[in-house]
Amino acid sequence: MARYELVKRSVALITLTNPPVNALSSPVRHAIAKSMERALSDPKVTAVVICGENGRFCGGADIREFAGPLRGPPLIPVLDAIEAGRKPVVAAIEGVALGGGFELALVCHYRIAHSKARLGLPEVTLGILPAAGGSQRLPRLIGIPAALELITTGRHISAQEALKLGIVDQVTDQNACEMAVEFALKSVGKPLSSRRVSMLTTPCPPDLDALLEAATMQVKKKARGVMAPLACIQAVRAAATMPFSKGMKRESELMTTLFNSGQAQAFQYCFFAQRTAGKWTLPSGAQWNNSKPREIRSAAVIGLGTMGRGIVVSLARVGISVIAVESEKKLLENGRQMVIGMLERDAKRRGVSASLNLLNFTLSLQDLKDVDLVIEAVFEDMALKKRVFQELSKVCRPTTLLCTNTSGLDVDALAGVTNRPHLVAGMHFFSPAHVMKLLEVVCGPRSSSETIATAMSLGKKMGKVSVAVGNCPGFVGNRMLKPYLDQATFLLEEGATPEQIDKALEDFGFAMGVFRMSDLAGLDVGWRVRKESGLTGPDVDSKNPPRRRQGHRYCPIPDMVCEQGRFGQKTGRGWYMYDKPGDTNAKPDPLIQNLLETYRSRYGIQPRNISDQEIIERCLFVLANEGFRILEDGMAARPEDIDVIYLFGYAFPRHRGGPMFYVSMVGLERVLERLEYYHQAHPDVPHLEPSALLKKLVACGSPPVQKWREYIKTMHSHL
Ligand code: T1G
Ligand code: NAD
Repeated sequence: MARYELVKRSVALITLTNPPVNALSSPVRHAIAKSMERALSDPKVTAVVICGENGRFCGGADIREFAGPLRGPPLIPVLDAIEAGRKPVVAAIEGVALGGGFELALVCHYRIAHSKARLGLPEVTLGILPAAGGSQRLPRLIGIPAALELITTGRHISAQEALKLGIVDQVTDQNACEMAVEFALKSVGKPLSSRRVSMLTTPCPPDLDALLEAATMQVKKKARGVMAPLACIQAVRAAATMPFSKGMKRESELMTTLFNSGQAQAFQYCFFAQRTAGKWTLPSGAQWNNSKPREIRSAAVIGLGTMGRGIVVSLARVGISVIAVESEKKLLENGRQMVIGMLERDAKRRGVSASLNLLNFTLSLQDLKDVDLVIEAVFEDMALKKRVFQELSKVCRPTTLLCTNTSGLDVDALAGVTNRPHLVAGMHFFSPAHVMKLLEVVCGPRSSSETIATAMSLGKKMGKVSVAVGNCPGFVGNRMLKPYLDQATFLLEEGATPEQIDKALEDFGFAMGVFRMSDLAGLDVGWRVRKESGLTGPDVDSKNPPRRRQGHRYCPIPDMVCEQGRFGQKTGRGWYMYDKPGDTNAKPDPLIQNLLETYRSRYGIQPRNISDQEIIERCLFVLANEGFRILEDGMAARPEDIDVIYLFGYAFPRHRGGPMFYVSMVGLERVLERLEYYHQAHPDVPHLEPSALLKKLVACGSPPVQKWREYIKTMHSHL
């Protein structure tokens, strides 16, 4: 767990050996403590260097250990002994020094970093705070404002920034370990007291209260209801106002509160869920670790609308050459300007040069003969998409992968019109495609393992979180969204207002409630889909009983809003009103209030007071209920995949862990009981009927979410 060697006759080199990230597990802590004791007591040793194997210093505490009781030596005394020792200790930082790894570096007397190393205190992203002295030492080393920013955001910084901030003493392009040994030899005999960060006085700005107050406002605005950043601010305040030992006590109290809050569990679940999601399997037995992706050097994107542009940018910025195709000259020119602008802004932000030389624009599919992969992003129209796929089938070489960005159409039907159904898959990006991190990779029944491996790995290369899903209407994310949106509009019928529903969801943790979000996305998109699927329109409305479609309850209010030309922010009117089109400041609109009142009285609905609890239960339990059905149907492999889709594609609040984790925390028994209750009250809403899997899990004693897979395994998988 740590290798001990004597180098240059007098330097003890301690190498952490706990792959893949040298996390500070119990055996590693034990090994560090023992190695330090040996180094400090050996008279031959004049200095110590600590480094990590495989070019990675240390990724921090072992997060897997958080779930159980503490075993082995606690970290703080191990670190304190390093700092207090009478021999100089140098940290040789390569790869990463994160969390406890950074804290380990902070107790060393000197820090040498490789130029490619990244440092940070990401604990806040795990719902906790730097709890091995980081919240007390970093402000002492670099001052309150800089420490506050790093600790409350969890941002990773480069070695160069760390040097500028005074965190590291030297940055090198060479072997950091060898440099550290040389540095250690030179530091022998020099006084150490000024190098012990805990002994420094925190430079305290005169406007401390105002600074902390501003930081508090900022984090409250950014992450509603999240406790960790607020606790981080309190810990930094302690560093500014208390002696080190008292500050450490405060750090520990705050950590205990966070650890027991439930939020930390949710954040840590998200960390592992994200890493689990990449591990796909298909019914054939092919999976992430036995299927080889193809290398994609060139791609084509068809359609330069909202989605196509973002997809082109996502491909080009990771070095893939792209041919972009439009249907008309003017649209092509417009698309070209937009893509170039987006790519230039993106490059400027990242401080690199825009890869415009990788772009080509054309009106002809004939130019796609030699590309490795195509992503189709034309209108959501099956007949049009089929024509495009038939044409691609003729033009592209037989090995080219053909992917579609459809939001929910049958990927297999598209595969069926090609001469290579095994090379067809869905690559469902989210809007805006160059910003949103989620990619649903839709596995058709005929998609080959190589096709899925390639789409998944291409997504990763583009910086996306890729999740493999089955081929069903709406796939996973959009399929679950429908019953959730339905509940929100049913609640409007029954007496709620858009602002009330939004507020309940925002208090739950969403950055935007469902109506505010719909106004941002545009209401016309869903309206067009409803018209095309026969749910609304002049013919349909007259042939169906009011508020019923296909035998079920249907709320026509969203259609009525669209009929008035209210398409959301872009038209300055939607569920809310805005000062002008494009404005983002949503204000309650008396006209909507009027529309709701007239509607209710037309259908004899007596409005009732609806509690926030009912809003949350109806919207979110129904969302998870559809998630259970998706698991039953084998359209998602595990609950973690669904949660990752909601975290990265639909901004589900991270401190709630995702819809499936959230209901597991509420308690499956309670969720089942509430769904039964609501279904009884609304028997014409089938989505409220508890799913078979939910019932089965409750019958089996409500196992934790990580165990659900065992109960799903017996069911049919489409993945
Ligand atoms: N503990 C346990 N497992 C970890 C881990 C950790 N700290 N970091 C990574 N892993 C696993 C991960 O689950 C995956 O496992 C494998 O390593 C590779 O990770 C006392 C309380 C270091 C930047 O928050 O940010 O210190 O899937 O796929 O893309 O105050 O991992 O292979 O089974 O992400 O190269 C603070 C978390 C802890 C850092 C590498 N530390 N890690 O990224 O690989 S709290 C962190 C990362 C703490 C102190 C506190 C990244 C990475 P598997 P990966 P990567
Ligand atoms: P859009 O209307 O903004 O753009 C579609 C583009 O395709 C238009 O510019 C059109 O000129 C072009 N086009 C049409 N036929 C073409 C052809 N034969 N050859 C070349 N170009 C052609 O649509 P969008 O919002 O970008 O959606 C594209 C696809 O992505 C749809 O399948 C949609 O369901 C899906 N999608 C959309 C979103 C979203 O939020 N907008 C999210 C995920 C997926």
